[in-house]
Amino acid sequence: MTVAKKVEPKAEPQKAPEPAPRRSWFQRMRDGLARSSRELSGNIAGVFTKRKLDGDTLQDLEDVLIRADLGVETALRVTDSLASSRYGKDVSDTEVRAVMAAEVEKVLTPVAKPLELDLSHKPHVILVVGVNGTGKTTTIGKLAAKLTEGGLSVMLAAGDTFRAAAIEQLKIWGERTKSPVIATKLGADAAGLAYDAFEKAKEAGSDVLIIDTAGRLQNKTELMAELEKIVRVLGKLDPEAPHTVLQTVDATTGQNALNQVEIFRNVAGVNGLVMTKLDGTARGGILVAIAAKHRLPVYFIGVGEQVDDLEPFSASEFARAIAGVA
Ligand SMILES: Nc1nc2c(ncn2[C@@H]2O[C@H](COP(=O)(O)OP(=O)(O)O)[C@@H](O)[C@H]2O)c(=O)[nH]1
Ligand SMILES: [Mg+2]
Repeated sequence: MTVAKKVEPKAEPQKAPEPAPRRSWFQRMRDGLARSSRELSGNIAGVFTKRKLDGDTLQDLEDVLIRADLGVETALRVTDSLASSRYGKDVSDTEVRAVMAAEVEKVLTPVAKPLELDLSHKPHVILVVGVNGTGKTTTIGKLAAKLTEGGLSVMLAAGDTFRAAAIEQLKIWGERTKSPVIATKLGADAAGLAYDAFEKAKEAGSDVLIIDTAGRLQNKTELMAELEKIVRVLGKLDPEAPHTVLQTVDATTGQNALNQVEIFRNVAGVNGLVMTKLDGTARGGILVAIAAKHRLPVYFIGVGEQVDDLEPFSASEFARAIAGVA
C-alpha cells in the first residue's frame, strides 16, 4: 500500500481553500495506535533514563511490555534480543523501541496474509463470527464493498436473527453495496437461513456469499450449537463450505480477546481474523499477543466506522506504528 502525498502548488492565492483531504488509512492507523504507542514509549523512556542494560532494567522492560498487552512471549523476545546485543551497555529508549519494532514485526509477519478467495467454489462462502459488538456486520459491509468494487457479485445473509437491528443494519449495507440480502424473520433458525441463502446464491450465480451470525457469548452452549449447526447445514450443499471463517476481534477488548479467539476457533473453525476498532485504543498490543498465541492469519484491520475503513494488515507498518518508530 503506497501512501500518496499530495503536493500543493506553490502559490495560487486566488483559489478557495480545498477541504482537508481525508487522512490516508495509514495515517488513521498511526493515529489510532498513537495511544498505545504513546503509553508504551513513555513507559519505556521511564525505564531507560540513564541506565545501563542489566537484569533489573530488563525485568522492568518486560513488565512494561506485558502491561501493554503484547504478551509474555513477545516481551521475552524483545528483552532477549536486547540482552544479547547490549547487555552492560548504555541503551537509549529509541534503541529499545527499534528492537521492539523489529521483534514485533517478526511475530506479525507470518500472520499478515492477504485474504485469498478460492472462486472455484461458486459461491465462495464466508462465515463471519465473533462476539456481539465486535464489528461483524460492519466488517461484512466493508468487505462487500471491497469485493463488489473488485467486480465480484456478492450476496449477504442476515444470520443474526436474534436482533431486529442487526437484520436492518445488514440490509442497509446491502443497499449501499448493491448486494442482495437474504433475511428472515426475527428469532428464526439461523442455520435454516444460511442454508436458504446458500441455495439462493448458487441459483443466482453469486461469486461470494457472506453470512452474518449472532455472537451471544453469554450463552455459550446455545451459541456453539447454533454455529455448529450452520457449519453442518452448509456442508450438506458443499462439504468444503464454509470456505472461509472470519472472526472479528475488537481491539479495545484487551486480554479477553485471546479467550474469544480460543472459543470461536474451537466452535466454528475460524481460519482468519479481522481486528476491528484499532482507531483510538490504547490496547492495540493485543493483536501481537493473539498473533503469537493463535497464529491465525490477520486479513484486515478496521480503523473506523466508514465503508473504506477496512485495510489489509501490514506487519512492518503495524510494528513501527506501535513502537513509535518513524
Ligand atoms: N471506531 C470503530 N468502530 C467500529 C469499527 N468496526 C465496527 N465499529 C462499530 O462498532 C459497533 C458494533 O459493530 P457491529 O458491526 O454492529 O458489531 P456486531 O455486533 O459484531 O455485528 C458499531 O457502532 C460499529 O460502527 C472500527 O473498526 N472502528
Ligand atoms: Mg451484527
